[in-house]
Amino acid sequence: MQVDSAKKSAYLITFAVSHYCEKARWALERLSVSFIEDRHVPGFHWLYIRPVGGSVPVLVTEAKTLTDSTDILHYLDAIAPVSRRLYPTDPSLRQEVIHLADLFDTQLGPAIRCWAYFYLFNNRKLIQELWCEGVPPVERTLLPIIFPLLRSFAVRKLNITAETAADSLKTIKRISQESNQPAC
Ligand SMILES: N[C@@H](CCC(=O)N[C@@H](CS)C(=O)NCC(=O)O)C(=O)O
Repeated sequence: MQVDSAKKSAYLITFAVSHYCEKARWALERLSVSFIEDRHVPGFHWLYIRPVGGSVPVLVTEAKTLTDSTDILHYLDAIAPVSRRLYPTDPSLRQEVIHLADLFDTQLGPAIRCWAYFYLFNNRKLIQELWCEGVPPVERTLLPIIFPLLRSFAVRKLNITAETAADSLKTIKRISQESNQPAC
């Protein structure tokens, strides 16, 4: 069974704080695939993933290397026993799950990230603690030195302003309300 090869050797490169990384972690844990997590402070991850891609999570197994969280879920789903699949087999339920996952990936997650970072970036001690959870000691030591640079890079890259944070909060509320509507 292919899932056994993933079990032997799965290696997940992540950030401590990331909805995409949490999604991959969740899938591996839900399927009881044992894996080694290699966490990095944002910025340092480039040293580890550069040969294969530009973002985390990256999952490396004996069979393949995957550089996108949705691809990771589909791969794990395909090798899981039918009784433990991540996605429903019923086509319309499956479509609904794929739609929700996409909505959360592309809208809800980025909105939460923008809104949370807008406030967290003012609390340097807290964000450094969050980013450092489980990372190599050298990155923990260097983060306070490079933090101002990383923060301004992230603010520009993710377009974090008071206005985008306020818009993000509206997106979070809208999606939460829509997702709570009963399906008809
Ligand atoms: N579509 C990708 C997006 C992953 C992504 O954007 N990851 C962020 C972390 S939340 C990242 O690696 N950002 C750093 C960078 O792009 O250099 C996925 O689902 O895996």
